Amino acid sequence: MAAPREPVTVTITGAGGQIGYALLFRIASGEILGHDTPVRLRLLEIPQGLHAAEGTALELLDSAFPLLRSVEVTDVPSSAFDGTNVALLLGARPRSAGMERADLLEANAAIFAPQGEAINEHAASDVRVLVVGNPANTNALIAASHAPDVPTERFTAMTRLDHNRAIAQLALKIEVPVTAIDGVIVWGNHSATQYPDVSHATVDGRPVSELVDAEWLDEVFVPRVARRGAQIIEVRGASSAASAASAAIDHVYDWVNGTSEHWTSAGVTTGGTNADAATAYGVPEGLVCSLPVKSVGGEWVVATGLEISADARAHIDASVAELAEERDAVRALGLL
Ligand code: NAX
Repeated sequence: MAAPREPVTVTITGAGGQIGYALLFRIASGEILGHDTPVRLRLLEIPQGLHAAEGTALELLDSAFPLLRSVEVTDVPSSAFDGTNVALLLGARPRSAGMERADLLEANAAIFAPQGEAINEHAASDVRVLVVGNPANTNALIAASHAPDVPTERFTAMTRLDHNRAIAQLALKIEVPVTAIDGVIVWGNHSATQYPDVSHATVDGRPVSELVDAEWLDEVFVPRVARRGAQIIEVRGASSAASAASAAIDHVYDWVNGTSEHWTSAGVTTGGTNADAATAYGVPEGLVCSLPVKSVGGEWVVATGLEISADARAHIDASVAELAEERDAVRALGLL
């Protein structure tokens, strides 16, 4: 019989929020790390969010999950990240009415810079970080830049929800199961400038371009995927929560367990071991950008050698320019 595995410590910030509520029970049930891996949960909130997180902790206990070893709730980052192996950073400052972009970036830097420092000081040496809280790419960049002792590749931003939305829309249009679709890429920022690219995508091995017309792709598919978050808010009256939790699980599950030959999409730092591959796609160093990635040996590795059409080039350049603007704005505030 195999020896029981060591518990893995997972920290969730913004745990009292709606994504936290959809995510925590799935982590505790073993969906993120595997059904043989015990989990210790650490829930980080701000003081106003502690009650909600504590309530969720009570429900987690009431679920009697066999893999759940402990649940701790705190508003102290150094305790929340102590020995953390996986950090899911959901808590962020949303844009309020009339708030300028610089103010939004500054407010979020005030969250992600100290959290990066706390991860640097207290997390386990194998820590993996997924930033979900928006603006996710730039928040991940800020956190990474405040954690100089953690390899930059360990900080990622979530674009898996955009990737999943793209697959789901294609499956619906072509009338095939989602599992028939392979090779979708989401490039750029997790924002309306993102580019869901199907030029390398196939359906049971056939190019998507043979099965759907270019007009539908340009005029319906791309804007629908890029603006899906706004549509969810309009229809549901609240932003995506369970689908975001599901995408976070997909991201971390693949990161830990590998993706074989199939790439997915993730916001990865374009420095370190991924610098050359990102530059080859025209994405400069020093950003967190969504790229086609495979998970190999527990690391995200950019899939190389994919041709980029002129049309895709223009879309990717626009989204990368937006990422560079966000970085420059944070830099101008002295926060990078
Ligand atoms: P909620 O407002 O329901 O929850 C956020 C929670 O974060 C609150 O409980 C709040 O008290 C807490 N919080 C705020 N600052 C904190 C801090 N410094 N430390 C710890 N906790 C803190 O938001 P929810 O719907 O759960 O969304 C969370 C974030 O995900 C938002 O920023 C949202 O924009 C972002 N999203 C990102 C997506 C992506 O694909 N990358 C998709 C879904 C979602 O929109």
